[in-house]
Amino acid sequence: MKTKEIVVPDIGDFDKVEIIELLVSEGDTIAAEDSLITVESDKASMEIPSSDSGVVKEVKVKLGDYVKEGSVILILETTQSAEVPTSTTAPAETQVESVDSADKEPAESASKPANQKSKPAKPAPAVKQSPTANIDEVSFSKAYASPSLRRFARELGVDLGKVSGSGRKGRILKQDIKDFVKQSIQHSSSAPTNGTALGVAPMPEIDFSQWGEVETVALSKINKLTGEFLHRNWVTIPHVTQYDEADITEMEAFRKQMGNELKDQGVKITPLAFIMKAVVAALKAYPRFNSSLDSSKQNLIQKNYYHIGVAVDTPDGLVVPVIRDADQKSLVEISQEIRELAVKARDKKLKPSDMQGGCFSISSLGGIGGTKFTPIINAPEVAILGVSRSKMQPVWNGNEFEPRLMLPLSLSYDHRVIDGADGARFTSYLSKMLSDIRRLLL
Ligand code: CAO
Repeated sequence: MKTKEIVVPDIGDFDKVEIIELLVSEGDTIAAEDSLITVESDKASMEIPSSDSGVVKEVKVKLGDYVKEGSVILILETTQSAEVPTSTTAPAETQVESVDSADKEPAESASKPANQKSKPAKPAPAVKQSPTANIDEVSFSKAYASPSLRRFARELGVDLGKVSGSGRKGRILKQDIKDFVKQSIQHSSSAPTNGTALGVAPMPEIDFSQWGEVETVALSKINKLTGEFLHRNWVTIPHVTQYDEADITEMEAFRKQMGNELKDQGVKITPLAFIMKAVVAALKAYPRFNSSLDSSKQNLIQKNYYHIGVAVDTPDGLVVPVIRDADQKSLVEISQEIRELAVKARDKKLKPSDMQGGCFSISSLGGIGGTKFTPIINAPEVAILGVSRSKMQPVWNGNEFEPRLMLPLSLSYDHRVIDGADGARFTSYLSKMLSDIRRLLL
């Protein structure tokens, strides 16, 4: 029996690559073309196959070693050597998978250089797919995993595009695939129709730099959390937005008058305080808006307290601190509290408890501009009021057009809990309260 040094073959443009997986050990019987090690460069990982079959006598490398063409991987007691045609002794290209390239079956990729961008792969004809396989070839091809793990994933019908990699640089490991399968089984048995599987096509990855200069800016933690939260609410709650407007001519006159009177005390009453008072009155008149669906979705939890969230725009993203017991606070108290919470939000000093327990939220863009918008419900609340910029408008009073200051209102509500008629009643009521603020005293 002869021994032979198995070396790293021509690996294309790569100078030195790190060994990130050892796929064989001493005593293993291997066939020609079996993968021996996985190596990784900055951009790609590749499996190095054996040129011969035989028994591994001694492994000459270890994890973390750097190798190049000609480095000895192991000593093999060969059972077959020259018989293996050189064309199949694995030039590096046959096993190279670029991190950002498409998945390549060996036969298809044999002629492609290592870094070439590839077309989305066709499903592997030679690999038997699981009957439940639902693989998105585009995202599968972009996943960062070795060829052997790709085969493993295909055998299990796992879409690698949905698996999070826990390895270096997000590389997918075998354990990640196993964990994904376990989770899928648990998920499908516990919540088969929870509505989160939308089955929509994934967004393709786009290289924007092909059209001009670009830079990548990381999202803030708040951006990411808010994004997930808003996305969930948008896709799981059937939103309807009711638009209306309120005549706030008298309210603004009163606010300005009070502002002048309270100026010396350093007090400023914001329009938002009036809107919050009117919202509380409307919540009392239409209590369904002050409820949440319970987790079974069979009952409403009706709240007898009035904690109102206010969307605050900060350099790091959107946060929604809550004014507690707004029904028991004066316009001045509410104004001061909104200001304090907005300052705290912008100084990143809000505590989680400052943002919990809200019954209903207000998103005011009035100080900025706009005519109307569709606010996204702040679940588990069932409605949110968007406020846009007030504008002086000609309003017909029965005899003539009169200049009136009109405030645009956009109420989004959860149509599982609130019917359209109640949505319109709620905004009409709000409008009536804001148009004649004396009613807020009642
Ligand atoms: N129409 C016209 N002017 C308005 C107005 C309205 N609806 N609301 C407020 N204004 C005016 C105020 O009168 C004030 O002007 P003066 O200084 O001349 O009196 C100015 O705008 C600023 O108002 P304010 O200081 O009282 O602040 P505010 O109540 O408008 O807003 C806050 C406070 C915290 C809500 C706000 O700073 C903010 O962060 N808004 C953005 C919220 C947001 O991003 N929502 C989007 C969520 S969905 O992505």
